[in-house]
Amino acid sequence: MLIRFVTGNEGKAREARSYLEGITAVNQVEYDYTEIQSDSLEEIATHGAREAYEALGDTEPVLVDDAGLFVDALEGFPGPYSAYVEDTVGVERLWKLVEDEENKRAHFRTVLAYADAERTETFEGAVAGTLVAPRGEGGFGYDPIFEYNGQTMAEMSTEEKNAISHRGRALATFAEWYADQH
Ligand code: ITT
Ligand code: NA
Repeated sequence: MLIRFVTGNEGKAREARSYLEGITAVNQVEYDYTEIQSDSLEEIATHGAREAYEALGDTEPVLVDDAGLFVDALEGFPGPYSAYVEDTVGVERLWKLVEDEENKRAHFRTVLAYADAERTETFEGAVAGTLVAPRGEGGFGYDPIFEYNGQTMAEMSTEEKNAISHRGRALATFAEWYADQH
């Protein structure tokens, strides 16, 4: 089995490859699908997966992952704008926005959208944690400021992160569904 994971983010592909080892091979494919303007990760991912599947040729199925960090004290910001905010404001300055807030809770959410010739299916995962000053060298994106159970996600190995993360949870639901189809 082979799945094309459509992303420009090597960290996402690494986590999917690690989680799905023994179930399916995962090839990272870069294709700039349209990220529609929407507050719904599900809509963005579904639209992207369908478009990528049609554009890349109807061979192996594709997966698209749309994720976001939702900060309680900022009313869910940056949410669907997380990639833009990482590139502009940056992770350190996002932490600065939250540093003096009493409530430092946040959650990650991701929606994985799968598309093949017959169907588009979505799988969701979320994890709640606490924002902290940056620590750790692993992971990617907002991982250094997201603490779960005393460790930031950047202090975890890929396997440790997958065991508790939003993406790991979405991949678990996907893997169960995928195994049923084969
Ligand atoms: P693709 O769209 O090409 O897949 P992207 O990095 O732009 O890659 P998103 O549009 O889903 O991904 O943006 C999500 C943002 O949240 C982006 O800044 C990521 O770095 C960050 N992010 C996503 N998953 C994360 C994770 O597991 N840990 C830390 N940050 C994460
Ligand atoms: Na993106």
